[in-house]
Amino acid sequence: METVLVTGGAGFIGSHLVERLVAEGFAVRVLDDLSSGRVEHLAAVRGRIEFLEGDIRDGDDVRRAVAGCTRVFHLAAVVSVQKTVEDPLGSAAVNEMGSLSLLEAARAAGVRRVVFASSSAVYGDDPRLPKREDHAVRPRSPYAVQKLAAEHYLSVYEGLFGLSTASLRFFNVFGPRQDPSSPYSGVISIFLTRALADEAPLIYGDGGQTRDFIYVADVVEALLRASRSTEVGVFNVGTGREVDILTLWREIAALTGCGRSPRHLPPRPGDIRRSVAAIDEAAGRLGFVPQVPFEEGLSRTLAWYRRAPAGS
Ligand code: NAD
Ligand code: UD2
Repeated sequence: METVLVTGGAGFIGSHLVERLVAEGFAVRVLDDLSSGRVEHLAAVRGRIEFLEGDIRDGDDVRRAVAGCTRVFHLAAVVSVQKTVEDPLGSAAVNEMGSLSLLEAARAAGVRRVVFASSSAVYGDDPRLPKREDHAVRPRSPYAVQKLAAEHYLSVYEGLFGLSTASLRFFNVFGPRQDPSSPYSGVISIFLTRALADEAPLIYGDGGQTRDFIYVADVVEALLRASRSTEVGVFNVGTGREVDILTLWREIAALTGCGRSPRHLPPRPGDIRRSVAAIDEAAGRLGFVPQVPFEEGLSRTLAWYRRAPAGS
């Protein structure tokens, strides 16, 4: 049985990946410090995985975690853009140095392939659409700089040491287990929670801003395909479909029967107006084509929030 490591495996995306890997017959090890993840997210696979509570900043934890692994999925990160603005040094220690320490351990342990969870944040406010991997990057937050730095480290390790790597630039991921509790949580988790509580949504600006929302099961499929492939470099992971925030609320209102009208607040500083991925690189080189239509993803996510309100 092949052993694979998932850093950040107790998180929103990581826990879905772990479930899928277990179903595919891998021996799965998780390294997570539970700073934003929860062991309960792994309840369905408890007893069938190896869970290491540890920190990617800690060399010993990381070496223990990669020992004997053929592939690594690196998802552990400080994921809140706001937190990286408030604490650029502390977040860089995790997102940048933690990633480097993982690569060092992976190289030393003879890991075959590392797949990294990067972000569409690296594109920043470049107005060209759809966003393509060969567009110039314009990071506008410490978070985006840290993700970009980690991407570069992956490619340097490829060039210098022959460690096979891929960075996946996730667009806006949504699905069960996404934590809606902060104002900076994913908008879908916030809107679904408010609709179920019969509360009006808060919309920053006119609601005409757009995002490319991708369902978590599709992101897991992209991660798996990237780990099996030998293609190197960066790949967008999105759907290629642009949805504006007002339309998103209308869909959620129709699904939940919530009759509240949105309350508009001033736009968020730094908010990007439009975002949508070009997805032909991932399709052509990884064979990844998203399968879950947006409406279907919303219904599945709503069903989960109905059962487990407030992200529990
Ligand atoms: P999440 O917060 O649920 O998962 C992150 C996990 O990393 C958590 O379980 C947390 O406890 C763990 N972690 C954090 N710091 C750690 C450390 N020092 N050592 C060990 N574990 C640590 O977030 P998520 O949405 O599942 O994000 C997963 C990855 O995908 C992240 O790298 C994130 O930047 C990236 N990403 C997510 C989105 C999205 O829309 N959710 C978009 C782009 C990129
Ligand atoms: C996403 C990522 C962020 C970073 C960024 C890079 C998430 C949760 N965040 O931020 O980590 O990668 O992309 O660009 O994936 N909105 C409302 N009302 C609300 C909440 C949000 O109107 O209650 C708006 C918000 O102003 C924005 C849009 O909805 O225009 C999406 O917001 P988001 O926080 O879900 O995601 P985003 O793209 O700002």
